[in-house]
Amino acid sequence: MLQKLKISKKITLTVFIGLAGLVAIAIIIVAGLRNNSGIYYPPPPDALGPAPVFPQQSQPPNLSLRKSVTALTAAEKTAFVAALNQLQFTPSNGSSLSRYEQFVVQHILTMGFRQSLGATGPARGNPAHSYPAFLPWHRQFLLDFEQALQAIDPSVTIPYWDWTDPDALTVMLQADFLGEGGTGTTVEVNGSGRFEGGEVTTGPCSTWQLNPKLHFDPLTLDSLGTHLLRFVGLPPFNRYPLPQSEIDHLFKTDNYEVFNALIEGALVPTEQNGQKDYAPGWALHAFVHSVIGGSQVDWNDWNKGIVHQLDVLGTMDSIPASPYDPIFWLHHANVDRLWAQWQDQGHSGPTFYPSAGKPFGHNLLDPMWPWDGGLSQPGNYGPPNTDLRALYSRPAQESIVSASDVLDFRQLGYTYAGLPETDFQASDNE
Ligand SMILES: [Cu+2]
Repeated sequence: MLQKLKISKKITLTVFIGLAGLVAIAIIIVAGLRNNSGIYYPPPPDALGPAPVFPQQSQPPNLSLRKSVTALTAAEKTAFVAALNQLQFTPSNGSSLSRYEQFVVQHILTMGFRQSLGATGPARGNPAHSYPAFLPWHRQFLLDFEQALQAIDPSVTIPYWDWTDPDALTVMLQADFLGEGGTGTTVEVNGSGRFEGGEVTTGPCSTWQLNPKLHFDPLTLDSLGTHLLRFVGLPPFNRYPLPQSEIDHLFKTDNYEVFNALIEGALVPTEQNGQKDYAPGWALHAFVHSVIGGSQVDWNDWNKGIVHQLDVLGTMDSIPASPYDPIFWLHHANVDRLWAQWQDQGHSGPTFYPSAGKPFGHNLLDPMWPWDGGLSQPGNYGPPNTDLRALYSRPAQESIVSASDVLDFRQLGYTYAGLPETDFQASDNE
């Protein structure tokens, strides 16, 4: 069994090394062209932003409070899991997918905004990733998901996973909460030994039959099967908790686009000849996806500081399909919390968001798909011989949402434990 696994790994590895070469060439071409091709690239990591301002505010009453996962009571954990299960076991109107899966397919289809795939309308670039709207898009996505949970149980809010909290990982990965790490598959990690991962056999998702068309590897478009997969802490994604210094670094910028790019973590800051720039990387949000999902990378390149992903292992490592793992919501609540905290530190309001000049969907007042009243449509992205667009049912109540609508999270009805309730001022988190 192990031998078989190894041989097939070898074959896939060879194929992937070829693919990785192509990806590397593509990255070099993109990097070379980026200045005159119109492709979005954030301003350099040391770009200045407007000076912080600290308007005096007080928060509206009766906000939902999103708490740290380590602060949840047993009853709160049970209620969260029960609401997740109910979303997964309720069919969605007019589709063969569950209500939970509508969120998964919506996330997958953000990858379909390429004209080569047949996308139509003004939206340019991925409406949710790699561009300035990464943060507001996921804020609205989480809000919709939380409201769906609250329609089932009004007491439920999405907990957040503070990546610097040493206990958070253990608390989430409990059999009676979000399920343990995966089992049943052994993976050779070059130079670091063998590690186990695979199907999650405890927790709510162990009873979920995932739709194999929504659960796929974005590198090959092959299905990842019908079970939630986790490969927790496989090197090089075995650094946990993240050091506070990495978080503190984020808060040094006053520039929204730099903050957005750094927290998404697909680019990491570099410096060449005293010039600050970026390189393709794997930090913060992107890194933490792989702490749960595991990922096979090219180690020679990794040691040189270059990221080449050779194989997607678990559900959280497939960025399109990752909302299938409930940890996704806790992970993204933390992304949103850190943005909220940065906003509270003098970066609130429309001054701290690009007003114009970005690809459509990424300027302050541009509606963000799918909250655009049908203005733009994704192309056909997903596994071969499948059109996921046919499975996606747009919400009956069409709301138009742009980044400007979600900048003030308190006006959306929620806040995070630990954020101030009134009298915001320059904090000591400098
Ligand atoms: Cu996402």
